[in-house]
Amino acid sequence: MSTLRGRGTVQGLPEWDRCAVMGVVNVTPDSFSDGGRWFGTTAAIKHGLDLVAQGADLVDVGGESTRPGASRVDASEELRRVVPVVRGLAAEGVTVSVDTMRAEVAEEAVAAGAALVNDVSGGLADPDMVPVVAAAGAPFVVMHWRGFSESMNSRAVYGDVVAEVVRELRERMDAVVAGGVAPERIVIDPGLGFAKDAGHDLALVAHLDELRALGRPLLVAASRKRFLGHVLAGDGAAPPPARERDAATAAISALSAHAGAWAVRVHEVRATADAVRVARAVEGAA
Ligand code: PMM
Repeated sequence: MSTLRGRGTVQGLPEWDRCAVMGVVNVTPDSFSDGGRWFGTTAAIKHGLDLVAQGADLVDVGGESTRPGASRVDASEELRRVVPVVRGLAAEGVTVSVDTMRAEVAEEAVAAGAALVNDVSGGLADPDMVPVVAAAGAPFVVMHWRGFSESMNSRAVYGDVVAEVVRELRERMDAVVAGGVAPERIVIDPGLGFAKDAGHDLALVAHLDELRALGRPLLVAASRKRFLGHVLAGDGAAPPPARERDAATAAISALSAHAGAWAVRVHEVRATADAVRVARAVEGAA
């Protein structure tokens, strides 16, 4: 089953023999599925450690909600939320990723021990991001992005979503490499839910092979997103709330692992940790 092989490695990060599990710690009052739950340094560090105990391979720490329509926090507040949590988790030996669109936050987080910079704008939101990541020699997630949360729903217009996301990601990768980031350190991400409707998200999940063809490890972040609510709602019914979408998320994790994703980013780790291990076992039996 060749699709399961060759998920790629990222220079500067550990290697796993299966799709890795990235657990999410949102240190925010307003993220769409877990806002306010870990909004304090001690609670956030404890939650990150719990996720590792449940099977997370790395923990993604963010201090700014990117839900559609959200307004931005200022840099000082984002730093105050994120940096102590990164430092606390890194000190415990956790592989930490920092979820930020700000170069200043990325720089301080890396200094505090973050091993990976996860920028949902792929370096577009802050012109200093790519130079900072290049100078730090940090691995970098390049996500497909068309604009800030206030406006992204109006940008969800595609002729062929898979072809356009692939093309735009390739352009971003080229720009990031031209800016000095080593190609071996780049991870790509289709940006599910970012300037995409449910049909776009499903098409991208159905064609992860075309994203893999870009030649870099692939991160899939479907956890609890609107398209899963849409799938589960069926005709005319209201979608279940975000926190009731974890089984659906685990299904996407299994599908992503099977399609060769390098990692999946999830809020509820346990079910996804099982899903990627099952995918690994199936691969071993192929
Ligand atoms: N989605 C969210 C936040 N960070 N990072 C990456 N790389 N990819 C994503 O799709 C992504 C992300 C929004 O979801 P959240 O509010 O659950 O964190």
